[in-house]
Amino acid sequence: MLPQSLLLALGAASTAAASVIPRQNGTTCTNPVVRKEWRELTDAEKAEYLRAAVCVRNLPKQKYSQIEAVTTRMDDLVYTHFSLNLDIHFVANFLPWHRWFLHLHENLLRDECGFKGVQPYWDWSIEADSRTMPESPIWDAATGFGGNGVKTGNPTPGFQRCVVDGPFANTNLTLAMGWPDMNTVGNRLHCFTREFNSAEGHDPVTGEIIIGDMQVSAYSSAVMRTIDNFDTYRRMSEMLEGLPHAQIHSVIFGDMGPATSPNEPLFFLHHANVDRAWARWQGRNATRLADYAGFIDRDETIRASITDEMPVMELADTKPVVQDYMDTMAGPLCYTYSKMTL
Ligand SMILES: [Cu+2]
Repeated sequence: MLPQSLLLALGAASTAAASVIPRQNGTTCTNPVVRKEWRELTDAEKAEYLRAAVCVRNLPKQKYSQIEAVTTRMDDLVYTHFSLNLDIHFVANFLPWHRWFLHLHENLLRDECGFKGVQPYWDWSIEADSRTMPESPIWDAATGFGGNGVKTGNPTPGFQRCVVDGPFANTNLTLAMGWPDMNTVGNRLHCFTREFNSAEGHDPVTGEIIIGDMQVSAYSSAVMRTIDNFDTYRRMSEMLEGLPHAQIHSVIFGDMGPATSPNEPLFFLHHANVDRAWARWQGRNATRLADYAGFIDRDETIRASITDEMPVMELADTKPVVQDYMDTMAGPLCYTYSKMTL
Protein backbone atom coordinates (compact mmCIF):
# COMPACT_ATOMS: atom_id res chain seq x y z
CA MET A 1 0.00 0.00 0.00
CA LEU A 2 1.04 3.56 -0.48
CA PRO A 3 3.02 5.27 2.27
CA GLN A 4 0.94 8.16 3.57
CA SER A 5 4.05 10.32 3.87
CA LEU A 6 4.58 10.02 0.15
CA LEU A 7 1.04 11.08 -0.59
CA LEU A 8 1.37 14.06 1.69
CA ALA A 9 4.66 15.05 0.13
CA LEU A 10 3.00 14.86 -3.25
CA GLY A 11 0.20 17.00 -2.00
CA ALA A 12 2.73 19.76 -1.56
CA ALA A 13 5.15 19.03 -4.34
CA SER A 14 3.48 16.85 -6.95
CA THR A 15 2.67 17.26 -9.17
CA ALA A 16 -0.17 17.64 -14.80
CA ALA A 17 -7.89 18.74 -29.78
CA ALA A 18 -8.16 18.00 -33.01
CA SER A 19 -6.09 18.06 -36.17
CA VAL A 20 -8.76 18.07 -38.81
CA ILE A 21 -11.12 20.26 -36.85
CA PRO A 22 -8.94 21.86 -34.21
CA ARG A 23 -11.40 24.32 -32.66
CA GLN A 24 -15.06 23.67 -32.07
CA ASN A 25 -16.13 26.82 -30.24
CA GLY A 26 -19.64 25.68 -29.64
CA THR A 27 -20.26 23.93 -32.92
CA THR A 28 -21.22 20.28 -32.79
CA CYS A 29 -18.47 17.73 -32.37
CA THR A 30 -19.33 15.21 -35.05
CA ASN A 31 -15.87 14.03 -35.99
CA PRO A 32 -13.77 13.83 -32.83
CA VAL A 33 -10.04 13.22 -33.10
CA VAL A 34 -8.84 10.10 -31.35
CA ARG A 35 -6.14 10.23 -28.72
CA LYS A 36 -4.20 6.99 -29.01
CA GLU A 37 -2.04 5.09 -26.58
CA TRP A 38 1.68 5.73 -27.26
CA ARG A 39 2.18 2.10 -28.41
CA GLU A 40 -0.58 2.47 -30.98
CA LEU A 41 1.25 5.23 -32.83
CA THR A 42 3.37 4.44 -35.86
CA ASP A 43 7.05 5.30 -35.57
CA ALA A 44 6.40 8.30 -37.82
CA GLU A 45 3.59 9.50 -35.53
CA LYS A 46 5.84 9.05 -32.49
CA ALA A 47 8.62 10.99 -34.18
CA GLU A 48 6.21 13.80 -35.08
CA TYR A 49 5.01 14.14 -31.47
CA LEU A 50 8.57 14.10 -30.13
CA ARG A 51 9.61 16.70 -32.69
CA ALA A 52 6.83 19.04 -31.60
CA ALA A 53 7.59 18.43 -27.91
CA VAL A 54 11.23 19.45 -28.48
CA CYS A 55 10.11 22.41 -30.59
CA VAL A 56 7.93 23.96 -27.88
CA ARG A 57 10.82 23.71 -25.45
CA ASN A 58 13.01 25.73 -27.79
CA LEU A 59 10.60 28.56 -28.59
CA PRO A 60 10.88 31.79 -26.61
CA LYS A 61 8.31 32.62 -23.96
CA GLN A 62 5.28 34.75 -24.77
CA LYS A 63 4.03 35.40 -21.25
CA TYR A 64 5.34 36.50 -17.87
CA SER A 65 7.59 39.27 -19.14
CA GLN A 66 8.33 40.23 -15.51
CA ILE A 67 9.49 36.74 -14.50
CA GLU A 68 13.13 36.21 -15.31
CA ALA A 69 13.07 32.45 -14.69
CA VAL A 70 10.55 32.01 -17.49
CA THR A 71 12.47 31.83 -20.74
CA THR A 72 10.91 29.27 -23.10
CA ARG A 73 7.39 28.73 -24.37
CA MET A 74 7.18 25.59 -22.26
CA ASP A 75 8.22 27.69 -19.27
CA ASP A 76 5.00 29.67 -19.77
CA LEU A 77 3.15 26.43 -19.02
CA VAL A 78 5.54 25.20 -16.35
CA TYR A 79 5.41 28.47 -14.44
CA THR A 80 1.61 28.60 -14.57
CA HIS A 81 1.26 25.03 -13.30
CA PHE A 82 3.89 25.63 -10.62
CA SER A 83 2.39 28.89 -9.38
CA LEU A 84 -1.15 27.55 -9.27
CA ASN A 85 -0.10 24.32 -7.52
CA LEU A 86 -2.34 24.76 -4.47
CA ASP A 87 -5.31 25.92 -6.55
CA ILE A 88 -5.36 23.00 -9.02
CA HIS A 89 -4.27 19.95 -7.02
CA PHE A 90 -6.20 18.15 -4.31
CA VAL A 91 -9.14 20.43 -4.98
CA ALA A 92 -12.29 19.89 -7.08
CA ASN A 93 -10.96 21.38 -10.30
CA PHE A 94 -7.98 19.02 -10.62
CA LEU A 95 -9.55 17.11 -13.52
CA PRO A 96 -11.15 19.94 -15.54
CA TRP A 97 -8.15 22.22 -15.04
CA HIS A 98 -5.75 19.62 -16.38
CA ARG A 99 -8.15 18.80 -19.22
CA TRP A 100 -8.06 22.47 -20.17
CA PHE A 101 -4.26 22.60 -19.78
CA LEU A 102 -3.74 19.61 -22.08
CA HIS A 103 -6.03 21.11 -24.67
CA LEU A 104 -4.14 24.40 -24.54
CA HIS A 105 -0.84 22.56 -24.87
CA GLU A 106 -2.07 20.51 -27.82
CA ASN A 107 -3.29 23.64 -29.62
CA LEU A 108 0.03 25.28 -28.91
CA LEU A 109 1.93 22.36 -30.44
CA ARG A 110 -0.29 22.63 -33.49
CA ASP A 111 -0.27 26.41 -33.87
CA GLU A 112 3.33 27.17 -32.97
CA CYS A 113 5.20 23.99 -33.87
CA GLY A 114 3.14 22.77 -36.82
CA PHE A 115 2.20 19.55 -35.01
CA LYS A 116 0.20 17.31 -37.34
CA GLY A 117 -0.93 14.62 -34.92
CA VAL A 118 -3.15 14.22 -31.87
CA GLN A 119 -2.12 14.21 -28.21
CA PRO A 120 -1.28 10.61 -27.25
CA TYR A 121 -1.79 9.02 -23.83
CA TRP A 122 0.33 6.59 -21.84
CA ASP A 123 -1.61 3.74 -20.26
CA TRP A 124 0.80 2.88 -17.45
CA SER A 125 -1.53 0.20 -16.13
CA ILE A 126 -0.08 -1.96 -18.94
CA GLU A 127 3.37 -1.71 -17.33
CA ALA A 128 1.83 -2.12 -13.88
CA ASP A 129 0.01 -5.34 -14.74
CA SER A 130 3.11 -6.85 -16.33
CA ARG A 131 5.38 -5.37 -13.66
CA THR A 132 7.66 -3.95 -16.34
CA MET A 133 7.71 -0.26 -15.55
CA PRO A 134 11.51 0.21 -15.66
CA GLU A 135 11.62 -1.60 -19.02
CA SER A 136 8.71 0.24 -20.66
CA PRO A 137 9.06 1.11 -24.36
CA ILE A 138 8.12 4.65 -23.32
CA TRP A 139 11.78 5.01 -22.20
CA ASP A 140 13.18 3.99 -25.58
CA ALA A 141 15.89 6.36 -26.76
CA ALA A 142 14.83 6.16 -30.42
CA THR A 143 11.05 5.73 -30.34
CA GLY A 144 10.30 7.09 -26.88
CA PHE A 145 11.21 9.74 -24.34
CA GLY A 146 14.62 8.48 -23.23
CA GLY A 147 15.28 6.65 -19.99
CA ASN A 148 16.17 7.06 -16.36
CA GLY A 149 18.60 9.75 -15.29
CA VAL A 150 22.20 8.61 -14.81
CA LYS A 151 25.02 9.99 -12.72
CA THR A 152 27.14 12.30 -14.82
CA GLY A 153 30.15 12.84 -12.55
CA ASN A 154 29.44 16.56 -12.75
CA PRO A 155 29.41 17.92 -9.17
CA THR A 156 27.30 21.00 -9.99
CA PRO A 157 23.86 20.84 -8.31
CA GLY A 158 21.24 20.25 -10.99
CA PHE A 159 23.69 18.45 -13.27
CA GLN A 160 24.66 15.43 -11.16
CA ARG A 161 22.02 13.14 -12.60
CA CYS A 162 20.66 13.69 -16.11
CA VAL A 163 18.62 11.95 -18.76
CA VAL A 164 21.37 11.29 -21.32
CA ASP A 165 19.48 9.52 -24.10
CA GLY A 166 16.46 10.23 -26.27
CA PRO A 167 15.22 13.50 -27.72
CA PHE A 168 15.24 15.37 -24.41
CA ALA A 169 18.78 14.47 -23.30
CA ASN A 170 20.53 17.17 -21.39
CA THR A 171 22.36 18.39 -24.46
CA ASN A 172 19.07 19.35 -26.05
CA LEU A 173 17.26 20.77 -23.09
CA THR A 174 18.28 22.88 -20.16
CA LEU A 175 15.54 23.79 -17.74
CA ALA A 176 15.34 26.83 -15.55
CA MET A 177 12.68 25.89 -13.04
CA GLY A 178 12.16 23.12 -10.56
CA TRP A 179 14.77 20.51 -9.85
CA PRO A 180 16.90 20.36 -7.76
CA ASP A 181 15.12 22.95 -5.62
CA MET A 182 11.57 21.77 -5.92
CA ASN A 183 9.62 24.41 -4.11
CA THR A 184 10.87 27.76 -5.27
CA VAL A 185 11.10 29.13 -8.72
CA GLY A 186 14.28 30.75 -9.88
CA ASN A 187 16.75 30.91 -12.68
CA ARG A 188 18.58 27.75 -11.69
CA LEU A 189 19.63 25.94 -14.80
CA HIS A 190 19.59 22.17 -14.54
CA CYS A 191 19.57 19.25 -16.90
CA PHE A 192 16.40 17.30 -17.57
CA THR A 193 16.38 14.42 -15.14
CA ARG A 194 14.52 11.36 -13.88
CA GLU A 195 15.13 9.33 -10.74
CA PHE A 196 13.24 6.04 -10.96
CA ASN A 197 12.44 4.75 -7.49
CA SER A 198 10.13 2.69 -5.34
CA ALA A 199 10.25 5.06 -2.37
CA GLU A 200 12.50 2.55 -0.63
CA GLY A 201 15.56 4.74 -0.32
CA HIS A 202 19.05 3.60 -1.29
CA ASP A 203 20.68 0.21 -1.52
CA PRO A 204 22.90 -0.06 1.58
CA VAL A 205 25.67 -1.78 -0.39
CA THR A 206 25.82 0.12 -3.68
CA GLY A 207 24.37 3.40 -2.45
CA GLU A 208 22.15 3.47 -5.55
CA ILE A 209 18.49 4.40 -5.42
CA ILE A 210 16.32 1.28 -5.23
CA ILE A 211 14.27 1.16 -8.43
CA GLY A 212 12.35 -2.00 -7.53
CA ASP A 213 9.00 -2.42 -9.29
CA MET A 214 8.28 1.33 -9.13
CA GLN A 215 5.20 0.72 -6.96
CA VAL A 216 3.14 -0.79 -9.74
CA SER A 217 0.40 -1.78 -7.29
CA ALA A 218 -0.60 1.91 -7.13
CA TYR A 219 -1.50 2.18 -10.83
CA SER A 220 -2.54 -1.30 -11.92
CA SER A 221 -5.77 -2.05 -13.76
CA ALA A 222 -7.17 -3.32 -10.45
CA VAL A 223 -6.71 0.17 -9.01
CA MET A 224 -8.27 1.74 -12.08
CA ARG A 225 -11.25 -0.59 -11.74
CA THR A 226 -11.75 0.50 -8.15
CA ILE A 227 -11.71 4.12 -9.29
CA ASP A 228 -14.15 3.31 -12.06
CA ASN A 229 -16.57 1.86 -9.55
CA PHE A 230 -17.00 4.96 -7.40
CA ASP A 231 -20.34 6.57 -7.95
CA THR A 232 -19.53 10.16 -7.12
CA TYR A 233 -17.20 12.60 -8.84
CA ARG A 234 -15.59 13.57 -5.61
CA ARG A 235 -14.54 10.10 -4.51
CA MET A 236 -13.50 9.10 -8.01
CA SER A 237 -11.41 12.26 -8.46
CA GLU A 238 -9.75 12.02 -5.06
CA MET A 239 -8.55 8.48 -5.56
CA LEU A 240 -7.54 9.02 -9.17
CA GLU A 241 -5.45 12.03 -8.22
CA GLY A 242 -4.11 10.71 -4.93
CA LEU A 243 -3.09 7.22 -5.99
CA PRO A 244 -2.21 6.43 -9.63
CA HIS A 245 -1.74 10.05 -10.70
CA ALA A 246 0.48 10.96 -7.78
CA GLN A 247 2.47 7.73 -7.82
CA ILE A 248 3.44 8.08 -11.46
CA HIS A 249 4.85 11.51 -10.66
CA SER A 250 6.78 10.24 -7.67
CA VAL A 251 8.17 6.94 -9.02
CA ILE A 252 9.61 8.69 -12.09
CA PHE A 253 10.64 11.68 -10.01
CA GLY A 254 13.38 14.10 -11.10
CA ASP A 255 11.58 16.71 -13.17
CA MET A 256 8.35 14.69 -12.93
CA GLY A 257 8.29 15.11 -9.13
CA PRO A 258 7.72 18.76 -8.25
CA ALA A 259 5.01 21.20 -9.32
CA THR A 260 7.21 22.18 -12.27
CA SER A 261 6.45 18.72 -13.71
CA PRO A 262 5.33 19.93 -17.17
CA ASN A 263 9.11 20.14 -17.64
CA GLU A 264 8.85 16.36 -18.11
CA PRO A 265 7.46 15.73 -21.61
CA LEU A 266 5.65 12.64 -20.30
CA PHE A 267 3.54 14.92 -18.10
CA PHE A 268 1.15 15.39 -21.02
CA LEU A 269 0.84 11.68 -21.85
CA HIS A 270 0.41 10.86 -18.17
CA HIS A 271 -2.30 13.46 -17.73
CA ALA A 272 -4.01 12.35 -20.92
CA ASN A 273 -4.35 8.92 -19.31
CA VAL A 274 -5.71 10.47 -16.12
CA ASP A 275 -8.15 12.43 -18.29
CA ARG A 276 -9.08 9.22 -20.07
CA ALA A 277 -9.93 7.61 -16.73
CA TRP A 278 -12.27 10.51 -15.97
CA ALA A 279 -13.83 10.39 -19.45
CA ARG A 280 -14.33 6.65 -19.07
CA TRP A 281 -15.98 7.13 -15.70
CA GLN A 282 -18.22 9.81 -17.21
CA GLY A 283 -19.17 7.55 -20.08
CA ARG A 284 -20.93 10.55 -21.64
CA ASN A 285 -23.69 9.79 -19.17
CA ALA A 286 -25.79 12.94 -18.58
CA THR A 287 -25.72 12.62 -14.81
CA ARG A 288 -21.99 12.11 -14.68
CA LEU A 289 -21.27 14.86 -17.21
CA ALA A 290 -22.93 17.19 -14.71
CA ASP A 291 -21.39 15.63 -11.59
CA TYR A 292 -18.87 18.07 -10.20
CA ALA A 293 -18.38 18.57 -6.47
CA GLY A 294 -15.84 19.23 -3.78
CA PHE A 295 -14.09 22.37 -2.66
CA ILE A 296 -12.06 25.03 -4.39
CA ASP A 297 -9.60 25.21 -1.50
CA ARG A 298 -7.71 22.58 0.46
CA ASP A 299 -9.13 23.85 3.74
CA GLU A 300 -12.53 22.90 2.36
CA THR A 301 -14.17 26.24 3.15
CA ILE A 302 -15.60 27.12 -0.28
CA ARG A 303 -17.74 24.64 -2.18
CA ALA A 304 -16.94 24.18 -5.83
CA SER A 305 -19.54 24.81 -8.51
CA ILE A 306 -19.69 23.67 -12.11
CA THR A 307 -19.96 27.35 -13.08
CA ASP A 308 -16.63 28.22 -11.43
CA GLU A 309 -14.00 29.95 -13.49
CA MET A 310 -10.61 28.29 -13.27
CA PRO A 311 -7.38 30.21 -12.68
CA VAL A 312 -4.95 30.62 -15.57
CA MET A 313 -2.74 33.59 -14.62
CA GLU A 314 -1.23 34.97 -17.84
CA LEU A 315 -1.40 31.72 -19.77
CA ALA A 316 -4.74 32.45 -21.45
CA ASP A 317 -6.80 35.56 -22.14
CA THR A 318 -10.01 34.15 -20.72
CA LYS A 319 -10.61 31.98 -17.70
CA PRO A 320 -12.11 28.63 -18.63
CA VAL A 321 -15.37 27.67 -16.92
CA VAL A 322 -15.55 24.17 -15.45
CA GLN A 323 -18.75 23.19 -17.24
CA ASP A 324 -17.17 23.82 -20.64
CA TYR A 325 -14.59 21.15 -19.84
CA MET A 326 -16.87 18.41 -18.56
CA ASP A 327 -17.48 16.72 -21.91
CA THR A 328 -14.58 15.85 -24.24
CA MET A 329 -17.03 16.08 -27.15
CA ALA A 330 -18.73 19.41 -26.52
CA GLY A 331 -17.97 23.09 -26.18
CA PRO A 332 -14.34 23.82 -26.98
CA LEU A 333 -13.40 20.11 -26.97
CA CYS A 334 -13.80 17.45 -29.61
CA TYR A 335 -11.79 14.35 -28.90
CA THR A 336 -12.13 10.84 -27.65
CA TYR A 337 -9.78 8.04 -26.63
CA SER A 338 -8.87 4.97 -28.64
CA LYS A 339 -9.73 2.68 -25.76
CA MET A 340 -12.41 3.51 -23.24
CA THR A 341 -12.52 0.14 -21.54
CA LEU A 342 -10.18 -1.03 -18.83
CU1 LIG B 1 -0.81 19.18 -12.19
